[in-house]
Amino acid sequence: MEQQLQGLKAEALEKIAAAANVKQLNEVRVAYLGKKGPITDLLKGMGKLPAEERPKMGALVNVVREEVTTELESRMAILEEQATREKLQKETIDITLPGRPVNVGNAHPLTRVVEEIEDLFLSMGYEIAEGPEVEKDYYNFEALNLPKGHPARDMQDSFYITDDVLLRTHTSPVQARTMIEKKGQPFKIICPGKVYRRDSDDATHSHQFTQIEGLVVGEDIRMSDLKGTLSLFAKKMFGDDREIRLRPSFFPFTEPSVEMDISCFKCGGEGCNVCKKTGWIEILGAGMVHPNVLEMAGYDSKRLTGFAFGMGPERIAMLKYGVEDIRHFYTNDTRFLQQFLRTEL
Ligand code: 2NM
Repeated sequence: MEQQLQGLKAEALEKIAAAANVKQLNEVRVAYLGKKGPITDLLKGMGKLPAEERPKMGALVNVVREEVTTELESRMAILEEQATREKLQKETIDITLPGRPVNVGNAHPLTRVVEEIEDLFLSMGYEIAEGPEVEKDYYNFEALNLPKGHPARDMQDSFYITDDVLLRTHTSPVQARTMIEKKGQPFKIICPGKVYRRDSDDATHSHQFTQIEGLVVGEDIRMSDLKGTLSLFAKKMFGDDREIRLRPSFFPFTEPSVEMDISCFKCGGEGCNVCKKTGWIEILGAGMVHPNVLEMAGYDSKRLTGFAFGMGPERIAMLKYGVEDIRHFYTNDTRFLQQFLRTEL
């Protein structure tokens, strides 16, 4: 039995030394030291030995078991350390690799134009006013001196939601609302926002587009204030040497009404393809606020007067950046949008 025990020991130590990894070593442990292993079997078989031999034999088995266990544990420590080292090696991150490029967006060209205009008017003490895009017929038409039956109110030209609710056709209802809010006090505002008209989309028309309108109401506000303000606007947006020209026009909400042209920023007035050989480019509409509009909003039109103007950021952007089709602003092709990287700000 003692010989058998020494044989087992030699065999176990050999397998422990040969185990290449933690898994293999665990198999060796189960095979030799487990409940069903040969060493346990030997201990169980002690009952068959003569009583006087049992203590010596028991002690011997225990010594062998201790030796095998010790050897196994030291081999296990080596294999575990080796496994950890291999794992660390495999998971090493190369911190010297350059980062992957990230796509960076930029402001939409219309946003850029609107923000430039906002900044200019904010610097002159204007407030920015906003209002609903789903608007009451009253604010969109009635309060702006467009009574029922006016041709601009044709159902065919607007998106109606009910008989008296529609998608606003201009940002002027924001100005009507602001006048009512200000309760007869003077103010200066600009109103940027989206507007809607029932048009067929083509290179120069869109059923949804943007507007910026301005409104100044106060004592002694005159046509010369309008001219000075819009002349400054023309120079800031299109260059210091721009001249402006006013032509008579008609809007229901202003009297008198004008269209404003700027001298061509490309040819300086000589005549070219941008100004269609006229030397002038139409930029916006404007006028002195109609007394009916002021009175309806609760202003005393004998004491306070005002000027107003309206323009389309799409048209401004198309002229400024040479965009030939309005639909480029809405189709979100990044090859178009990325051309408007803003370097200032
Ligand atoms: C334009 C042209 C002229 C305008 C007038 C008003 C208000 F509310 F004061 F009556 N808002 N906007 C106006 C005047 C708009 O756009 C071409």
